[in-house]
Order: sequence, then C-alpha cells, then structure tokens
Amino acid sequence: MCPIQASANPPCLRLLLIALLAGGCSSPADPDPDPVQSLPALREVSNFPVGIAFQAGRIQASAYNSIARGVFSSLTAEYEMKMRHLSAGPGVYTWDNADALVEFARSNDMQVHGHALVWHESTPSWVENFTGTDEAFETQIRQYITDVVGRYGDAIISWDVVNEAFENNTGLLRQSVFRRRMGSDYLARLFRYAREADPDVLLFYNDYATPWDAAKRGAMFSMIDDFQNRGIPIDGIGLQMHVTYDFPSIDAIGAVMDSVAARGLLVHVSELDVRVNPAGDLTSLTEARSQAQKARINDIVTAFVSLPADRQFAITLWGLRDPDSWLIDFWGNPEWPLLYDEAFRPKPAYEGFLEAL
Ligand code: 9MR
Repeated sequence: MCPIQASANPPCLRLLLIALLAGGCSSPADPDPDPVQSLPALREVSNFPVGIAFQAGRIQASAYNSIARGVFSSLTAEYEMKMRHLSAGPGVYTWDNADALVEFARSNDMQVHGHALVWHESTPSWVENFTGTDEAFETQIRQYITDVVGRYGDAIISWDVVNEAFENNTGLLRQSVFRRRMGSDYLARLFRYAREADPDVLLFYNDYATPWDAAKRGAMFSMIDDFQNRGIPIDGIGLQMHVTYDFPSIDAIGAVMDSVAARGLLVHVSELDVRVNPAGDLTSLTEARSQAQKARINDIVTAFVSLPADRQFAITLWGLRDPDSWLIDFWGNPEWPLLYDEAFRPKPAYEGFLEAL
C-alpha cells in the first residue's frame, strides 16, 4: 500500500499527494492502491477550515479515510449526530458512531462541527410521540442538549443548535413537535440550553435556500436581530449552499454572507454541493457543465474569502465523491455535485476551489 496524507506532519502532504491521474504510487502487486492526487490538499493551502460531511462507516474504507484526513481539516457527521441516531429514548444514547467520528477527527487534527441538535426531520419517535406534559417535554429536550453537548466538550467546537426551523416561502416557524410543545419562543430557549451546556462552544443556526427565499431569509435575520437584542447566544449561521451551476446568482449568495458577517456572526458554508443536471438533460457529465461547476465553486469560495477573516468559520462539502451524494436519490437525476469523481479523483471543481484561495 501507499499510505498518504498522514496528517501528523502536514507540510509533507503536498509532496505526498502526488499523481492520482497518473496512477499514483500503485504497483503491480497492489490491487487496491490508496488514491493520491497531484493537487495540493485544501487543508494545506486554505486559511480557514475546509470540512467534509463524513460517515462513520467510511472510516475503515481506505480511500475515504485517506482523502478525508489528508485533504480536509474539519468534519461534520453526515447523519450520526442527529437526534434520531443518538437517542432511542429519554436518557438512552447510542454514541458509537459519533464517538468514532470524533476520534477519527481528533487523531487527524480535524475540528468537528456538531450537526445538529434539533432538526424536525430527524426526530426519534419518543420525541415525536411524547406523551407527557409540555413541561416534561422541554425538560427532556434540555437534558438531551446538556448530555450531547456535554459529552463532547472541547472535542466539538461548534454545533448547529437548530436546523431548518423556517418554512419555505412563508418564513413561518415550522409546526414541528418542538414548536408545538415549546411555543413560539422555542428557538431562543434551545440556544440558551446549548450555551448552558457549554460556555465556549460556538452555536449556529443552519438553513437552506436563504439566498433566494426572501421570506425565509427575512425570518432568519429577524431571529438573529431578536436574539442579539435580547442577549440570546448565537455565534454563527450555517448557509447550507445546496445550489446549482446556474442558480442562484453569486450576488445573492454573497449578499447573505455579507449580511451575516455584518451582524458580527460567523459564516459557515455548511453543506456545499453544486448540481450540474437540475433539468435532467445530461446522462454523463460534460466538459462544459464540469467547467460551469468549477466556476461556481470558484465564485462561492471567492465570496467567502472576501469576508472579514474573523467571520470566516469554514466551508464544508456535503460529501466526498459524486456517487455518494444525497442529491441523486432526492432529485432522481444523474448528478455529479461534489469535488471528487467516482474513482476518488479530484474534478475541475476542486481546482476551482483551489484557485479561489
Ligand atoms: O446527506 C444526509 C443524508 O445522508 C441523511 O440520510 C439525511 C437524513 O439524516 O440527511 C442528509 O443531510 C441533510 C442535512 O443533515 C441537513 N440539510 C439537508 C441535507 C440533505 O437532506
């Protein structure tokens, strides 16, 4: 084998990340070579953390493992830190996968972004069908936040406290079980509980579509302004960034980033992927569309790096290889939305990222 990206000694990485396209350092005797690449690792050349959404099951898969730790400097659990996966009952936890991801990150000098304490789409049945009083419900949710944030302490530097609380197009609070049980000010109380659980951890609100959904964007900024007026803790905003190669405009994306930064909050481009086949007209990735994707990644990273340095939290890619993306099942079209192709080779989009740094 040709193990690369041993990030214990990052300066070596650029030298070690060689010649993927040329076949790397595989030998005839090596049936399963680790991927290597000729391009610099993002973690080596970026002034801010570059993250990857990762799954615990891939820690043992050598190609995923070596690229994740060699190229990226931040890790988000793609699903293992959501409530449905962590808790099967009040006070009942399954930590194995989350622990494994945190340990993988720790041993490879990656920071961990916690995702997500409260999300209406990943609610376990004991929460969804809670039979006690509203007060008892809130006590349990508070305890959950205390337990999960408390377990990881400094090993997780930031949490999405709430994910996707506002409806599309109206900006109204979703009628989730949390909203129904805890009332219209529930977001503020969740953030307070997270702060009580850890005075230092960075607290984020995370959502999608804010560059183009004016109602949702307005609701999010009203929440931020309200929190800041009332002294409710919030440190940053996750802009998910599930976009396409031609929508929305980079001006719209940059404007949301700027508005977040102007409020003194950190900007996390938290779930970046770029669809190239939204209309379903492609059966394979064309050079033209691949170049359009490269340009779009370049534009987004350029907008991010033009923010004041102390507002740049991180950019996180929502998956490693194209065939792993959630977008394929979700939209039902062939898709190539990420920085690596099916053979773990960096795409032009990867170069688009590099060229913006
Ligand atoms: O990509 C994630 C997929 O693997 C999970 O099955 C799914 C449910 O947990 O969540 C996906 O990630 C979502 C993220 O957590 C929040 N924003 C939307 C993402 C795509 O659905």
